Amino acid sequence: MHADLDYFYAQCEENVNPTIRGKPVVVCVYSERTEDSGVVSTCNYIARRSGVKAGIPIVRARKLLAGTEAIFLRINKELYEQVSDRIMTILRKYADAFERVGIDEAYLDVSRRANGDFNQAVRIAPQIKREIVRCEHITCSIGVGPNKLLAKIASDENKPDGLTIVKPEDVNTYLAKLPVSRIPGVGKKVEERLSRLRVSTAGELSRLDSTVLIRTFGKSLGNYLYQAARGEDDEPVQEGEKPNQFSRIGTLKSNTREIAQIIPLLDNLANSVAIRLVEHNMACKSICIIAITDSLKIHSRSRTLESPTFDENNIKQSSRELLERFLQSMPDVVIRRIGVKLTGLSSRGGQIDLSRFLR
Ligand code: TTP
Ligand code: CA
Repeated sequence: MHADLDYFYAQCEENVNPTIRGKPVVVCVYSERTEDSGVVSTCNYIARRSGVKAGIPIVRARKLLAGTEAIFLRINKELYEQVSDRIMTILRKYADAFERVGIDEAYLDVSRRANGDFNQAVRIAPQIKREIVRCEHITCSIGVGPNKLLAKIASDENKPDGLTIVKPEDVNTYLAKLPVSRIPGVGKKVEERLSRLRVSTAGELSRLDSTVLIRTFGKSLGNYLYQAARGEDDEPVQEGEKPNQFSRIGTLKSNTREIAQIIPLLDNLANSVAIRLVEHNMACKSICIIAITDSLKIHSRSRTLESPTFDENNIKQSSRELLERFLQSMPDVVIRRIGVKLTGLSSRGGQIDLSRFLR
């Protein structure tokens, strides 16, 4: 399966402020040079109907949405990362093997738990969609297929809130009419060159000789297109490279040096990095806090532990102590943002995950 969260950043914003639902919502990356300079990060589907899309200048989006009640918001990556982390934890539960791809996409191998039966696999997808809506009020689109490539192509088929299934026996019919632009990695340029070869669908692409494809696109892209046209892909679903740190940073409601006002956020961040540690079945040797002051200076303080830990409370407690000592050593500093970083990561191997077991 491939799961892709719908208009993700904008959907998070709709949840934070439900009164903007039903209006065009545009999430912007302001460059801060002039008031409206910058680009659109993403937008909801209502804004898309007016031609707004990721990457266009904010000024252009304003023109396209003139006369509407459009809402323009500044990107808030911290919020989206938190929502994403929680959704990934839900998704992971449904998979034998899980692979997160960026902030709003993941692959799930469900072959084993579906007993290798495609019909059983297909029943899992609606359960996942329901749980994500129930817990996080976020819709997603899921594609189910015999491999990662087909699942990804399928998840894009009926957005938003889509569920598309491509059974092994239907692959050829499905690909016959599929526009080449729907193949991941086929952008405007490749599409144009293919159209010069009179190819506009995957079906037509599959009739091209591999030598022609390699001559036109080079070995790597040529071979990929040859296989993609046939729906072939044998990449396993797998966790990415083992990370070498987990960090999370947050902005305080107002700048302060009052420890009581900082601790709730700090605890939250410590919890969030500890969860990631447990999810990756890892432990950390060092805990670090990062403090960004009201004048945007960055400070950090760290502590190396006697033995690696994956204990939430230990991580929380150490972060608090580091903060306390930092504030004592810096009597004039006022904090704007605070972060927790875990380093010195190691795998816990076959060790029993006691904290989880007990929960
Ligand atoms: P996408 O999955 O491409 O887009 P989306 O989730 O907004 O919309 P949908 O999947 O329903 O088509 O990207 C995921 C997030 O990544 C998106 O919410 C915002 C961000 N993003 C950018 O910041 N810039 C970009 O150019 C793109 C494409 C995405
Ligand atoms: Ca998405």
